[in-house]
Amino acid sequence: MVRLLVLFLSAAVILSCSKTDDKPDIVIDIKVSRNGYSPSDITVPFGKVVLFRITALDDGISAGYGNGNVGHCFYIMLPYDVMVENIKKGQTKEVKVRMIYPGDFLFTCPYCSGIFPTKGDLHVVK
Ligand SMILES: [Cu+2]
Repeated sequence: MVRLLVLFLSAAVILSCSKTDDKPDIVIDIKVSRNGYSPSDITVPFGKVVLFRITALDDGISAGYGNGNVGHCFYIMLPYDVMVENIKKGQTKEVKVRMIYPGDFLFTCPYCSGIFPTKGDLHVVK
């Protein structure tokens, strides 16, 4: 009974989380600055593990505004809900995501997308 519960809980965790430590099938390099993301239109195959490597070319809105939300983010919106925060100027951060939801999704920088065009489209195709 306990074993069944553990199995069920692990399945629920796997199903609800697209972040993974598995070996990536594809690597996508993205640059982000006040001019937006480059590339800002990305197509990846459904079911594969994608390593996103995001490099910030500037500190976005926060330069000169204290040390709070420094740098840019890479946030893939729901249902992925994957967030990479505080990518500072010159820094590269990465995240591995298994593309478990097919369709069209948005990625954005919650820090500065109200001011700069830091938005992009992610297409997960079957
Ligand atoms: Cu930003």
